[in-house]
Amino acid sequence: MSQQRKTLPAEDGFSMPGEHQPHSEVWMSWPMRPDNWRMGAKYAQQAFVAVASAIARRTPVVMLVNHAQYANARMQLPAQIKVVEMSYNDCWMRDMGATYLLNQAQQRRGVSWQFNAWGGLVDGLYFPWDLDNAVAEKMLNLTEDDIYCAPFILEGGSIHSDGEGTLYTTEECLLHPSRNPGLSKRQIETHLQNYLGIDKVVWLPQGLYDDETNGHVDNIMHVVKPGEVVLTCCDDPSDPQYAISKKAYQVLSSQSDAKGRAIKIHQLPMPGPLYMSEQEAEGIEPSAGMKRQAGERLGASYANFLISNGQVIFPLLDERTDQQARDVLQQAFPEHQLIGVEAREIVLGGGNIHCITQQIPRSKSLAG
Ligand code: KQY
Repeated sequence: MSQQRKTLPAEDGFSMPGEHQPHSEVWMSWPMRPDNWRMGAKYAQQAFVAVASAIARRTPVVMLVNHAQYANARMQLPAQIKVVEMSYNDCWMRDMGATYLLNQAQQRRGVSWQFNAWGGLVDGLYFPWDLDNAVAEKMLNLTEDDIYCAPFILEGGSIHSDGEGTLYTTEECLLHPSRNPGLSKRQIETHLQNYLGIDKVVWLPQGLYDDETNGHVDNIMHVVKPGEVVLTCCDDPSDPQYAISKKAYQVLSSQSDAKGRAIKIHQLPMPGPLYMSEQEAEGIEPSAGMKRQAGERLGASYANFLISNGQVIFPLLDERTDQQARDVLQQAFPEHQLIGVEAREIVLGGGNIHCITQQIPRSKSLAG
C-alpha cells in the first residue's frame, strides 16, 4: 500500500533516474477526446496501439482507458498489454502521470505534480482538468509506491533528468505566467532540487517553435545518457526554429553538467515544417482552448521519442528526413534497437511519443 510522505524526496535520498536506466513498466492512456483527436480519435488510437506494441517487445505496457472506451481499447490492443479503467480528461501520461524516483538502494517512490492542462485559465488547452490532475496519485497507489505531493504546477514533459544530478528544462515553460507565477526562477530551482533530488538545472531559453505546451523540453531535446543529448536543429535561417535551436545549442555547449562534464550534442534534423491539412482539421470538433485549423504548423520533432530497456521508439514524421533522423539516433544509441512508428496522428493532437508515455523505473522490490 502506498503512503503519502510529508518530507521532501531529496532529504529522504530519492532522485529522478534517467530514462536510459531500466524500466519495469511503461504506462500510457487511451485517446478519445473528439476536440483534440480527429474522427473521434480513431486514427490516433491506431497510432497509440503501434507505440504500445513497439514498447511491449521489451517492456510491459499498462494502458489506462476511460470506461466508455474500455471494450474498444481491449479489442484493439495486443493481449499482453494490460488495460486498466481510469478516469482522465485527455491522454498525456508524460504530463499527468507520476514522476518516479529511486534511492541508492533502488527503492522507489513517486511525485504527484499539480497539473493545469498546460496553462489553467490563462492559456490552458481545456477545462476541466481535475481528472487528469488525480491520475498521478492513483497511479502511485496502483504501483504501491509512496507519494510526495508537490505544491506547484509541473508537467513531466517539461523536464529531462540524466539520472546523475542534471535536470534539463526550458525557461519558456517553467517561467511561464500560466504555471507558477508566484515563484521566482531561484524558487523553482529549489523546488526541482527538493522534489527530484538533482544538483544542477540546465535552462534552455525556449522549446520548439509554436508548441502548445509553452515549450516543453521533451519536444526539442532528449538526454541520451549522462553528458550526452540530442537536440532538434534547423538549417533554414528564415525559419523561426533556427534561432531557437541555435540558442539552445549555445547554452548546451557552453555549460557543463552536474558532474562537470562537457555536454556532447547530437544534432537531429527538423521534419517539415509540417502543417495540418484541410481534411485533418475537418475531423476535429471545435473547442475554446485548442486551435485546430487547416494550415496550422505542427509541433513536430524527432526528439520526442522514448528510450525503454534497450529500445528507442521514435516518431516517423516526414519521409524527406526520417532516414537522417534514424541515422543520428542510431549513432547516439549504438547499442539500442531503433523502432520507428508513424506518428503524425499523435502530432496532430499536440504531442508525440514521449508525451504519451511514462516509464516506471525498475526497483529492487520489483526484481526482473
Ligand atoms: O509535450 C507533451 N509532453 C504533451 C503535449 C500535450 C498536448 C496537448 N494537446
